[in-house]
Amino acid sequence: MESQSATSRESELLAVAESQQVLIEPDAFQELVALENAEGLLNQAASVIKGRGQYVVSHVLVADLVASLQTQKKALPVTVEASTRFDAPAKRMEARIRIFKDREVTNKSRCTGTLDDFVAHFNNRFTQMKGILRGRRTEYTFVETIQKAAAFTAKEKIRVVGMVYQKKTTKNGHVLIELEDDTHAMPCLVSANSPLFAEAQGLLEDEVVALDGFLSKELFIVDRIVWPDVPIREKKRGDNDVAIGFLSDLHVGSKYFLQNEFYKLLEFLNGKGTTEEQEVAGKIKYLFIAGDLVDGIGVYPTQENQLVTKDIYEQYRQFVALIKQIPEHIHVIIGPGNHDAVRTAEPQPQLFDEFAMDLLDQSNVHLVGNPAWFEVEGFKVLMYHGTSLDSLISSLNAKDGYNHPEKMGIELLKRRHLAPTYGDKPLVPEHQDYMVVSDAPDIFHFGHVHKNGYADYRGTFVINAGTWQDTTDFQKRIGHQPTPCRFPVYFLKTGSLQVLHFGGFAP
Ligand code: D5M
Ligand code: FE
Ligand code: ZN
Repeated sequence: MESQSATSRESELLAVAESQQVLIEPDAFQELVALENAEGLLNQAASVIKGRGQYVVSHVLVADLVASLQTQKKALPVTVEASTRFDAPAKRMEARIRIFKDREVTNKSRCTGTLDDFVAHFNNRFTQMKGILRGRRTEYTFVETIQKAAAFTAKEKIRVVGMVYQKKTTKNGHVLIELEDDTHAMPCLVSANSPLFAEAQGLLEDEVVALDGFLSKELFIVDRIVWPDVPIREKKRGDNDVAIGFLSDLHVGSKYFLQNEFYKLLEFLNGKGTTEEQEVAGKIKYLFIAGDLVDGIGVYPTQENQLVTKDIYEQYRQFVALIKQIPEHIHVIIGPGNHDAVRTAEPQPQLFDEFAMDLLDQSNVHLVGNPAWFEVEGFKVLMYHGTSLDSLISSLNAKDGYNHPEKMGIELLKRRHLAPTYGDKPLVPEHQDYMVVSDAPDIFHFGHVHKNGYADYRGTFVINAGTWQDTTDFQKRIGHQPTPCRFPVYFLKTGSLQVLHFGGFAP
């Protein structure tokens, strides 16, 4: 019996090696066969050696990976001591922070999910978006409601604003859009050979756009699609030579949380680095964390066996212990994500007191909701976990969306909405739609897809802060390539970015 199961395990491993196109040294193979999580480890080893341009999995590498997993599994809090030689200039500066609690849902959720709530929610979304679109210039005649559009003739070029109720492709390959507002609905057409065709395919259900065109009988023929977008602005520069560090997706409690690498980050923040590193660390005055603080419990089916810490309070206790080791002159702004113990549906309120524990007494720690708006050094920041990215990537059929999350961030800014299509991921129909990007942020920070990405877009610095969780088996299976342990630091005076690497296996 035993030899039979060993044989089937061997052939499974060989199949993995074949699909990864790697070879395994004989003693590495013996070692792998004896392991419980052999396939996961082999996948991990394959991504490491591919990153190095090699193709043989060695015994040494397998031993290293096993040792690293074992140290992660201990999940013991370690104390990082500050370097006595470290004199951070940021310590001598006053923090300049304003948090706009009125623009987030914390303590304000009134929604119970009734039909009235949905009506109020969509009316609010539409009113906010129409307000944004009304400001966009056009040579076409702006028509106040879709109902009023019917009075115009085919010779008159008009602009209408509406919500995309439905988007279909007709049997002749044209794109047919059902556009509606609170007065009426109207079928709008982009023909298959129109130069607008590709753009029209990017329209998402429930998003609000302006369409320029003319009426031909009952049909509105579209000349131009206008997204609300953020206005083009000069990229903002700060007065003080200080920097922001960005984090997201720590996943404390997961067996994949890269604890040792995170300790290295804490040591760096405490001035335990080279002179160059101390110079960077000394400028950091702010640290933003965009959610997935802990791995949580029962977030995905079978998540249980991916946890080292199966108690949610213990997960937060460990998270709090880590945050307490950030030097106190650094102000830390913390929002939740879909793995955190607040409601999973967005918008999410800030972390509950029972999970924030000692952080509540720390004047340098600020809890915010998801999404959240705040200002540091006069920079307007929008921080959002990024849960809607999965459905955005699939609706836009954006194949490189997971590798270039900054492009998806730009799509959200263009739509001025953080979750354009209602209901793909749970949303709460609050009477005020907090997911509207009601202002043009100087910094738009998000996470969730575990891949670092950066872009300057119309004066907004767009950033995905990656993760401190190693690639999970699930992510490997679906072909995600996370970039763990990269720590982006943004210098406000120069508008430049430096990304520090603290290890992690992925290439
Ligand atoms: O999500 C990290 C990324 O991985 C995000 O793009 C979703 C995807 N992901 C990870 N695990 C799963 C499961 N089990 N189902 C669906 N999608 C998944 P995070 O929020 O960190 O879990
Ligand atoms: Fe995450
Ligand atoms: Zn997430």
